Amino acid sequence: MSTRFRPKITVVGAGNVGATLAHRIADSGLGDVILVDVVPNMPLGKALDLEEASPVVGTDCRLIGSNDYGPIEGSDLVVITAGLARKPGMSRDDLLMKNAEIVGGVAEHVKNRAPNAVVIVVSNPLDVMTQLTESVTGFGKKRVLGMAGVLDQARFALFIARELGVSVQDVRAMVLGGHGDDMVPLPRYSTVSGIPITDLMPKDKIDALIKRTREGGAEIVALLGTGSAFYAPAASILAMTRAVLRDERRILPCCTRLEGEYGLRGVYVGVPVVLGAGGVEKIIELKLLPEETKSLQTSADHVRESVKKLGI
Ligand code: TXD
Repeated sequence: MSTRFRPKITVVGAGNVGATLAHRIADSGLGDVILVDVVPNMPLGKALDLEEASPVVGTDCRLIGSNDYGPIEGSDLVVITAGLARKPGMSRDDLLMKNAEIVGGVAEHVKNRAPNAVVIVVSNPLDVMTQLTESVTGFGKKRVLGMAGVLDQARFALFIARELGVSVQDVRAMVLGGHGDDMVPLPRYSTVSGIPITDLMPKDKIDALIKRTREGGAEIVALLGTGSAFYAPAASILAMTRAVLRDERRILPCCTRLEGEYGLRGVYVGVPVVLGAGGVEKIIELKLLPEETKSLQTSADHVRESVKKLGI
């Protein structure tokens, strides 16, 4: 971490997720933001517009937009949102080849310019892009992680809260696995003020909420008609960013490389971790039922297949 007063946060990709994240970071006063995108001048315009809000909002955070990587030098944290987003009818895997080219190129710049940064990958297909970023940067598994589980469990938590008519503040949901339709929501570990939802709802209700959570991304894609979700994703990245920059050591589901945990090795999938200043400080291993383990393995197999297609 630098000795600057405010942390330096780079957000690559100034599209829906990147710009919304920059907005949230600026409003929360968490740090200075470097917003990078390939579209000529666009990130400069968005950064300036956001910075012009700062006298009204009352934060002194700096926002710098750029089409090149010079200004990211020495960043404490880098978030990669560059790439294509899904259109209706597309799966996250349809984005594989194109986004691998984009994210691989971005990771190369991050390696050269921000060698001490913790990197949070957001671009889809998420688990594969995270593995690619680790392989290109060589930063190691602690410092390269992906955002998906925080969003997936936020969706699950919202649906649980609405179904039970209780505050979202009291709901803690748990979702493991890859960020795909085979993600693994875990009702036994999803609680309302400490009470497992399995004690509060019948199985068919829980199954319906799990289905909606799995299809949560597609639900938004279909409604928006163009592009995919960005408000809840940006909020989720902000929570992870804060956990790292403030060394909160929060337990959050993150996409990380497993090395024997959950019976899996050498594959990136979402599991609960302790997230602090060093990135992934520790992996939390939950006791799973055989069918839950099987679902996690299926999810990991899917990630492995895509990784194989990329040859990394
Ligand atoms: O849970 C999750 N992980 C996700 C992932 C939740 C939401 C979105 N998710 C994925 O993030 C989505 O499937 C996409 O792959 C990324 C970014 O989604 P976003 O909605 O922000 O897409 P946009 O609005 O199209 O923005 C992408 C920007 C756009 O401005 C491009 O010009 C830019 O990325 N882009 C680049 N920036 C820098 N460098 C390169 N090479 C580049 N190529 C495109």
